[in-house]
Amino acid sequence: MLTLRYDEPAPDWEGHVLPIGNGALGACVFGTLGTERVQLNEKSLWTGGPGSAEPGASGNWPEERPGALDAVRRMIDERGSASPEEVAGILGNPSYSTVGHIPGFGAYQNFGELLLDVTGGFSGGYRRTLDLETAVAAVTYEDADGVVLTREYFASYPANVIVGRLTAARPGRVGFTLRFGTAHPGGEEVTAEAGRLRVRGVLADNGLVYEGQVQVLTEGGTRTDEGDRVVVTGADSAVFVFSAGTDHAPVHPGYRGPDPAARVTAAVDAAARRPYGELRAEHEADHRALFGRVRLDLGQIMPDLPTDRLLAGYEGGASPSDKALETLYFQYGRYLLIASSRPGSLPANLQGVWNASNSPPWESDYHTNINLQMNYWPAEPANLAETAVPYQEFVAGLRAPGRETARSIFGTEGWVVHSNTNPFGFTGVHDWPTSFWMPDAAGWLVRQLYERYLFDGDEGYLRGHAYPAMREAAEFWLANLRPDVRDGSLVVSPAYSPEHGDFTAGAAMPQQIVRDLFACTAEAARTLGVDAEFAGRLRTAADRLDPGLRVGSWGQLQEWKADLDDPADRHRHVSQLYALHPGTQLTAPEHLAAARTTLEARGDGGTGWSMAWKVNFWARLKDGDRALSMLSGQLRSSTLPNLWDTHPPFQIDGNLGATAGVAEMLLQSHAGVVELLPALPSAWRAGSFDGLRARGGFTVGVTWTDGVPAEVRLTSARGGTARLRGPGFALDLETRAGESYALSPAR
Ligand code: FUC
Repeated sequence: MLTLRYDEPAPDWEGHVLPIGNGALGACVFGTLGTERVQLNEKSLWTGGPGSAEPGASGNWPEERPGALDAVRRMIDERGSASPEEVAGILGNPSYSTVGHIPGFGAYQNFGELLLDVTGGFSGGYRRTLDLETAVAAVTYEDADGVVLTREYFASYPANVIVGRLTAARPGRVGFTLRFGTAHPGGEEVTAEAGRLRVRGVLADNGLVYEGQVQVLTEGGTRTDEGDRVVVTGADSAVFVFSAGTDHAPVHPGYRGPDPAARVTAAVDAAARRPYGELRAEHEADHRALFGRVRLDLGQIMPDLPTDRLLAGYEGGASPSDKALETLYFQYGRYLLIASSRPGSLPANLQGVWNASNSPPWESDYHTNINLQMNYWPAEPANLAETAVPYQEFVAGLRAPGRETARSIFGTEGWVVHSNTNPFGFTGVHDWPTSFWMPDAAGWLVRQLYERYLFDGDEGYLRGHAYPAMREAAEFWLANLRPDVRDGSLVVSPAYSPEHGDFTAGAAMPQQIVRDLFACTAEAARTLGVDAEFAGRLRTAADRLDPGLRVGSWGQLQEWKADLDDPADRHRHVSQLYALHPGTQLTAPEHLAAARTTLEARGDGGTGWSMAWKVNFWARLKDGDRALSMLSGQLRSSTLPNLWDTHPPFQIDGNLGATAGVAEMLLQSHAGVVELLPALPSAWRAGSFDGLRARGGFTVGVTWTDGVPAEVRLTSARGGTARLRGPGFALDLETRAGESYALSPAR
């Protein structure tokens, strides 16, 4: 049973609400008695960007700074390092240091709340659930007379509406007043007409226009408009359909499109004409078509317990109820990705699509020094490729502003983005010393574009979408690598290891990212039969490039080119292991051993996403027990009652990264072979899964006992050889496109 369940209304937003969403729209269900709260989001409702009251929206240097970069490089050449504060003083744009935020960057906004003052009272029987298989949230309880009342909510992607329905076990018992709880007082107008609330506003900061409409429909009883609210009395049941939009458009440089009113009206009109059952059936079919692709059975038995108690009682052992939480958590990550990322909208941000604040942590933005990328780690392996389309389009959309930043700050071709970005193409810099600089982020972002091709083999996508972005990111580095004054190898300088240490030349992560970028880009050019000369230049540069893989004095993988690592360092970013995961270039036995030493030293703590990353690291090191103990640690210390990951505060990357980690424990395919059960923990001795994807166009299922595959099921999308490897066997299976195979390797 893949259901989150609670015996109480959400006492507050973070950690207790039940999230539903269709990518563009999100809603958080409180399930409160008396006044029900359904908090709303529209993913493009952002302050900042063009039109913002604050200047500096791109992060590019407002003036030319001839020689600034070279001055920093010289400082590093002479002294070996430069402090983040020094470098931010030379290369940054004064922002954090002067006003405490990035001028013009903006923040993701709360859309407001639907408030339903429900009549009838309460006498008991309360339950609040979120069914991951149908993507329906529900609240049931008995009113003062013991009549069972039910509320149901879902976010339909095909209809682009959020739908709620209130029913009662006895006719005439549904009554409520629906009103809008503003998050932007003074900036909007709310009207009610013919059972429809209309909210229209303009953000004071940047003039962004937004609109939301909610239509109330009733069976029986009466429905009346009263000013800015709709009142329902004595109904048998009632339905509301909500939609919203803004005039944001993902188009550089203006980032504005048509007024949302017509679109919102059309969506609400269309949904309001259809029977509830039909809307719900369409939603359920749409959701199941994605969610239902992966099944995971570890021998779990879901106890009859609310999810918060299940979580509180979790021991990280091998009990069927611990496994119930582990499988639920894995599938919840898939649910959250579907709900927060569907084609036609922005990608999932730091909180997916859910945000109840106008000044959320880190602006609820797109952090590109790991967080945005991590959000999409599960998309391909956990069989949700469609959910990554917003990511792919977003990254493509960063090229135009990123090109301007490359010219402004570096004076070269190519495109860059640094540590964080927003829906308005912020690709430049601020001056928060520990996270303002990361020109290598683009290389990391495009690797994940290439991953899609590795999974599905779609050459049209590679040619038209991924490769141009990869090529332009690689061009940037061809123009920006420097010979190291010490050994002549090509290095990134200034180089920074995310949020850690000093600026140096040739830090491990940037070197590994650039090396990987050059390799993937050259390989893609070969696949496409294009740019032979350019690919040749990439290979030549790659030969001279410092690979960023060095074993240090205590056996660790060095984070910097000099041996500076402190064995007592517990920093959450383990950037020097990029080549282990998500990269693939850390394969030599001595490097694998060093990676293990580094992970041991960094310890099993960390913020939510850091622990999730470590699940993936240990899975790549083929240590299933350590991977599971990381996952258990995350469940015990970084998971809120509604199973949202907490950094703290709530941050969705940890959820999504952990789901990717579980997939990585069960199936890996980054090294040219399809590895079954590569990191199976001893606690998962028997089990089965279906629907995980491997590179090469394979969908794989395995049933195992005592850690050994008893049956392998494989469907091939494109044909070709599936080089299957697993405990005790190796088999090269010739496949045909569209065919399915079942094998019993043990026999
Ligand atoms: C990165 C991390 C922080 C936080 C922020 C949103 O900068 O280092 O821990 O997750 O992103």
